[in-house]
Formats: sequence, structure tokens, C-alpha cells
Amino acid sequence: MQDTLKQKVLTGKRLTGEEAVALFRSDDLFTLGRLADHVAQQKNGKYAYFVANRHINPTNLCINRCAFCAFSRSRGEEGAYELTIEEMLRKLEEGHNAGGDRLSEVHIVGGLHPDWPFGQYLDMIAAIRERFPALAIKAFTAVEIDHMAKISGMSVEETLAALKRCGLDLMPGGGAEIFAEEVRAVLCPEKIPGVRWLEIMEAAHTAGIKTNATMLYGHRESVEDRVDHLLRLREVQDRTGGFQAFIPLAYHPKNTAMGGFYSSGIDDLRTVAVSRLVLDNFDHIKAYWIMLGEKISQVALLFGADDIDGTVIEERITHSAGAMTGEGMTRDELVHLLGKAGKIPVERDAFYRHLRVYGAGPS
Ligand code: V47
Ligand code: SF4
Repeated sequence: MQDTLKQKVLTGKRLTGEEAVALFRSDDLFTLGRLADHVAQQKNGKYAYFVANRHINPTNLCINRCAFCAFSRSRGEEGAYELTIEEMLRKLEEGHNAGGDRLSEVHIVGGLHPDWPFGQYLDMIAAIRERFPALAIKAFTAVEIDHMAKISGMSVEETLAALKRCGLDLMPGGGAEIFAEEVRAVLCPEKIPGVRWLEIMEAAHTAGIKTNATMLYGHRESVEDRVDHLLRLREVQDRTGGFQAFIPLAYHPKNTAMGGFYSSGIDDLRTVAVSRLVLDNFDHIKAYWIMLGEKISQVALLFGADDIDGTVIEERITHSAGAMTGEGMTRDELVHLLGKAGKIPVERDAFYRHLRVYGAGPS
């Protein structure tokens, strides 16, 4: 790796697109990792975060049917489901009291249901807020928000404001996939374009709703497409500061129309590291253990990541596509994993406030 590039990172200078491409192409994974770890430690010290959360996917019925998605179904198809609000509350009740520990966040993402009216989504959020007043509700991707705006006939701003009034706190980062139009046309021709995704996220930030951002990688995108994606996120973040974390999502090919291969561990680590270096205005890079696997996500903590998500409990999207991980981890398992990476495990809330700092692991 060029010394000038290393110096640039070490002196905190912003990387250009060409430099980011060079980093993705570099075969010096260890130097890349060290540089990314340096930046991660400048931002978060030795802390590594997890959250006591539960994922709920209210329905897998979806009118988009993206080619990379093994989770979605059309009406009448085997395996199609839709949860009632009561069923969602019951799932939360179970998760909330498991092991006597409270959840601090619920993560809700689903398909674009063919008939649910906007009121269904408002009622869902309001019912959760009423039953669990202190639980942070992180719900609906920009793709779902766009769908709700369409079915309600309201603007994105009004849609977001209505959800916020019912109790929505944050939004997850899904649906971004890869912004490059030619690739998006193959992956998810029915999905909103990347520019619309970015516009909705910006509207959420303006409305005071923090969000995450993701990038689906390891399918048919080029290195240039990845860099384009990261730079577009960085540009919005410069304006709004509303993204909390960036999460690179490793493509899982099983049971998908698109097929292909699982990402390699080397590419996973490289993608985490380059993301950490390019997204200089993001505080957190999440190595989502459900997709990366417990062990690669642990190693990713030495390659620029500072968060591995949380207890999760039940996960359908990645598991439909052949995830090799379990569906949930306990607090103790998460603390063990983070500590054994030489980090200081921190249980955080949905806004990265520290709830409990554990003893440092062996370094
Ligand atoms: O939007 C779908 C992706 C996303 C596949 O914000 C796939 O904290 C890999 O966004 N292989 C949903 N990925 C998950 C998501 C997420 C997860 C954890 C935390 C957060 C957060 C967000 O999953 C979808 C899509 O990009 N996805 N199918 C697949 N076959
Ligand atoms: Fe529907 Fe989301 Fe799956 Fe695409 S990725 S088919 S929008 S559930």
C-alpha cells in the first residue's frame, strides 16, 4: 500500500473515490485492517457495542420480489405469512422478559404488503409504544416509507411525522442495496431507485429521526459501485449527520432467484475496513453477526467495526437465504465474543448511550 495513502489516513484526511478503489484493490489486508482499527479507536476507543434487541418481520408478503431476496412471498405461495399486531406484541413480550432482562430496542422490517393500509403500520407502532413505553422502536426501511407514502397519498414528510407521533424512534438502514442503477436494475427492478432511498433518509434526518445505512455487497457489483455507494452516503451524512451506523450486508445466495456465491471472509473484512476509512463522518460501523457469522464479525472488530448488533432472537431475512449463524445470542455470549476480541464490551441502547460497560477482555 502506498505510503501517501497511509499518511492520509493517519493524519485524518478525507479519501477520494480513486483512493477508496485502490484500497478495495489492495492485497495488503493487514495494513488495511490496522489503518481501519486506528480510525475506529480514535472514534470509539476500545469500546465494542451490542444491544439487547429483538427483530420482528411483520410479513413476508411483498410486491417487489427482489431477485436477491429469499424471504419474500406472493399471496397464496407456500410459506407466506402475516403477523397480527397481537402476535407481534406476544413476540415482544417473550423477548422482553427472557432471562429477566429487558430489551432496549425492537427492529421491525418487512415486505411491502399488497393490501395493508397505512393505518395498519400506525396501529402497529402505537400498540408497541403503548405496551412498552420505554422500548426504542426502530422500524421500516426507506423502501417501506416510500410504499406507505404511496398507499396513504401523503408526502414522505407527512408519512414520517405520522409514524413519529405514534412512537417511531429510529429507522434501520435496509433497502439501500447498491445504488448503481445498472446493478439495481438486475437486483431489484421494482425497488425505489437509490436517489429516492437517499432522499427519504434525508427527510427522516430532517424530521429528527436517526437512521442507519447499509450496502448489500458480494453479488454482481464492481468495486467502483461499492465506492460510489459509500461516497453518496458520505455526502448525505455531511449535510444531515443523521446516520448512526453503517452496516455492510454480505449477500447470501441460497434460495434466491439470482443465485451466486457467499462472500469470502477476506472480502467481508476488507469491506468493513474500507467502509470505516471512507465513511469518516459515521461514528459507527456495524459487523452484523447474523450475516458475517460470529467469528468473522468478531475479527471485524479488529478491522474497523465497533458494533456487532445484538441479541436479535429471531431472524428470517438472512436465514431464508442460507445464513449459517444461529438466530440469537445471549448477553453473556455477546460479551464473551467482544471481550475475546480484546475490546471493552458495552451494552448500548438504540442511540449508542452506554447502559453497561463490562470488564476489558484480554488484549
Ligand atoms: O434490505 C435481503 C438485505 C436487508 C438478502 O439498520 C439480504 O440496524 C443478504 O437492513 N442476502 C434487511 N442480505 C436487513 C437490514 C438490517 C439488518 C440488521 C441491522 C440493520 C440496522 C439493518 O437485508 C434488506 C436487504 O438489503 N437482504 N436479502 C440476502 N439474500
Ligand atoms: Fe421485498 Fe425487501 Fe425482499 Fe425486496 S428485499 S423482495 S423489498 S422484502
